[in-house]
This record gives sequence, structure tokens and C-alpha cells, in this order.
Amino acid sequence: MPNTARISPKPIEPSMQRRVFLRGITAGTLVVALGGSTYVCAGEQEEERARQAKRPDGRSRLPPSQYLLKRLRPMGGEEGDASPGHWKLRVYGEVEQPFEVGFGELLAMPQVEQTCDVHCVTKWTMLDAHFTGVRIADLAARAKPKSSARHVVFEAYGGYTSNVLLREALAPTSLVAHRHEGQPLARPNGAPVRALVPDLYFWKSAKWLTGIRFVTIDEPGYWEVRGYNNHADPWKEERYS
Ligand SMILES: Nc1nc2c(c(=O)[nH]1)N[C@H]1C(S)=C(S)[C@@H](COP(=O)(O)O)O[C@H]1N2
Ligand SMILES: [Mo]
Repeated sequence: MPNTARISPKPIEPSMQRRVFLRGITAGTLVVALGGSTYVCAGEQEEERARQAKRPDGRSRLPPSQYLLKRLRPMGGEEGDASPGHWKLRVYGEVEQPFEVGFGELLAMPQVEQTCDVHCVTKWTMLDAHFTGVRIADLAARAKPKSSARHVVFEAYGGYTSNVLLREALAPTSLVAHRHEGQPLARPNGAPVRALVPDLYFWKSAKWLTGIRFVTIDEPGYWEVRGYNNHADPWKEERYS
């Protein structure tokens, strides 16, 4: 299947050139990049503050080699059907009680509103992104993973997948998210529902989510089989394999 619409998470520009370019522009400037995608940079001081700041777990707010953006940068991918009425999520695999939920049922589950930072392997970070969704742990509680389950595979429209350790998928900040910055998720950001695992590089957060499959044996996903790191910890710079 051709994937021309899917942007490689790999930085394509020489990063020094990018740094110099970014230093030269004013905070809040809307940058229109090659290919027409737009993004908004933070100022140098704000970036330095983020570099010094610590999270409650002691890690730096800005992981190594990252720079700050003020908005999510749309990163592309093969867009799914954005209509909530057509959406279904399959929760299955190594579980006692596989099930499917529609959008209405998802909204009837306990909702979590969270502010978190996201980090893309192309080196942009956005602080204080706001998402609403359901904890993957709550979906798992209903599915009852077998003791043999070790990983989850997020499945998205068009065949995109990403794999996450079960323990990390069940963290309280790991969600299936349907709102971003107080609005229903926009189509380029994964409408109607995306995975959100904020403490791993953002490629793990599959957009246009259609399934969560629990597995015993790890299954490297779309980017993981194309040279990206299987785990993707931004603080360890686990970018490539
Ligand atoms: N289904 C799907 N999900 C995906 C991708 C994709 O190509 N397809 N790209 C990933 C990558 S590399 C990143 S950085 C984030 C970008 O999310 P955003 O477009 O909302 O910024 O989505 C991730 N989820
Ligand atoms: Mo990415």
C-alpha cells in the first residue's frame, strides 16, 4: 500500500540549519514550512525555561535535543473516517472479555481531562497540551487482560500500528483521546479518536484509532519496523533502533 501521505517522523533537514533558522524568528511566529504545513514556535527564553524546568518525576520538561512549538504540528498520515457515528474501537487479543465500543459508549465511560507534554521524534515538543478521553486502563479493566499479556498494539485506519509495553499503556496518562484544546479532535489529529501516550515519542500515539490489541509477544509497529526505536523514550533519545 503506498504511503505517500504519511510523513516520515525522521528529521529531514540538517538540524543545525533548522536551529539557526528557528533562532532567527520571533516567538509566536507562524512558520509555513516546505510542503505548506504550518507551525508556531516558542521564544528562546520560553524554551530555555522549559529546559531548566523539572517535571514532578524529576525529568526535564524539555527532553534532550527538543525545541518548543506552541501548537501541535500536523504530521500527516492516512486519515480515517472522522464520523463518530461510524467509529468503533475493538479491544481484544490476550483478554478474557473482548469487546467493541462505539463513540457514545466511550463518552459514557469515566472521562479524564489532562494537560500533558508531547514530544515528536522530529524534535518538536509541545508543553501543556490539553486532551480529554478515557484511560486505556479503564478499557483494559473491562477487557480483563490475561496474565500472559505483555504489550498492546494500537491499530489505526489504513493499517498504521504502534506497539507499547502493557505497563506503559496502563499508565494513568495513557488515554484514548477524543478532544484536544476543548474541541473535538480535528481530522488531521486523528478524529474521532486517537491513542495518547504522552511520555513516549508521539508516533506511538496512533491517530484514527480502531483497535487496541493485547499481545504476549511484542509486535513492532509501522515505524518500529522501519528503523525507529521499539520503546521510544524521549529522555533517553530512543529515536532509532
Ligand atoms: N494512524 C496514524 N497515526 C499516527 C501517525 C500516522 O502516520 N498514522 N503519525 C504519528 C506521528 S509520527 C506523530 S508525530 C503524531 C502526530 O500527531 P499530530 O498530527 O496530531 O501532531 O501522530 C502519530 N500517529
Ligand atoms: Mo512523528
